This record gives sequence, structure tokens and C-alpha cells, in this order.
Amino acid sequence: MASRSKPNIIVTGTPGVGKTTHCEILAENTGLKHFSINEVVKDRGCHDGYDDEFKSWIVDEDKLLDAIEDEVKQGGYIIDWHACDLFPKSWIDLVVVLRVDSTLLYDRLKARNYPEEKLQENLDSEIMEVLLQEARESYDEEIVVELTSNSTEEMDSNVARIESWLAQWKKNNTE
Ligand code: DAT
Repeated sequence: MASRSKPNIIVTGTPGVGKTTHCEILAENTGLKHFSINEVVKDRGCHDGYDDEFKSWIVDEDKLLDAIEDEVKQGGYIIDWHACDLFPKSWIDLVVVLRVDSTLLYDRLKARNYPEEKLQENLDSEIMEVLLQEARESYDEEIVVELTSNSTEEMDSNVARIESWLAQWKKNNTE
């Protein structure tokens, strides 16, 4: 039995798969806290500066883990980040890897005005299943779930599925 009264969930996947959108709906519906690691890195200074070419923060993982440890260990967080292998196994109860068709991903990243190199790198990452591999290598296979996020219908069904997982987790952990 977990030591926390609420579980921690990672929602991961290539940028543009729909992590933020899923997490916001889930947080609204469940009361779990949406933890956007991007925001945490920025707001709490867990970085070694900004990479102008890739338009992203250079994350200091040790600083990040120190900054969030006390909160996350209490449970009840939905961690939203395009990496997952840095979070200790003992913190995490479910890892959701969102997937999307590459043509849709291209359109979503193009709409965000990603620089061409960054766009291509992310498309390659999705096609090569980088995040799925990372999740499977970092956590027990029974807690890693791959879900597709091509349409709003799929998103609704993903949210419903995660909510029923949450209800079951609560049942199993309050007996
Ligand atoms: P991420 O947080 O993974 O970078 P996001 O939630 O910001 O992704 O979504 C990127 C864009 O794609 C945004 O305009 C919403 C849209 N989108 C995400 N998931 C979708 C889905 N399942 N169906 C339709 N549109 C989706």
C-alpha cells in the first residue's frame, strides 16, 4: 500500500501530444493538482538558463527534484512533462504516455511556430516512440499506459479511463 492518500500520475509524451489539455481536464474533474514541470522549472529557477536555439529551458534535474520532493511525496499530483525517467519510481503510481499521429503532431507544432529543427526533432521522437521506451525502461510495466490523443473523442475516453483508475486506486488504498 502506498504511503500517500492520493496517487501521483505522470502524463508524458512528445510536445504537442495533448499533455496540458488532458491534465487541465483531469485536474478540474478529480481535484488532483496539475503540476506543469515547465512552469515549475521557470518559476522556481530550476535551470541553467534558456536555450535560444531550441526555445526551451536547460533543466537542472537535481534542483528540480529537490524543489518538488516535499510536495509530490504527499501525493495528489498530475505531473506534466515531456520526460519521465528523472522521477523516482517510489513517487509514481501511474504513467500515462500520450501518442499522436505524426501528421497531426506536425500541424500542432507548426501552429505553435516551432523552429524547423525543433519541430523535426519532436516528430522523430514521436515516430521513434522515445517517451514510450523511456517510460517502459523507468517504471514497472503494469503502471505504464499508452493512450492515443488524436481527437477530442479520444481525449474524453482517456480522461474517463484515468478517472476510473483513480477510483480503483482509492478503493485499494483506503481499505
Ligand atoms: P502538450 O502539453 O503535450 O504540448 P497541448 O495539450 O498543449 O500539448 O496540446 C497541443 C495542441 O493540440 C493544443 O492546441 C490542443 C491540441 N490537442 C491536444 N490533444 C488533442 C486531442 N486529443 N484532440 C484534438 N486536439 C488536441
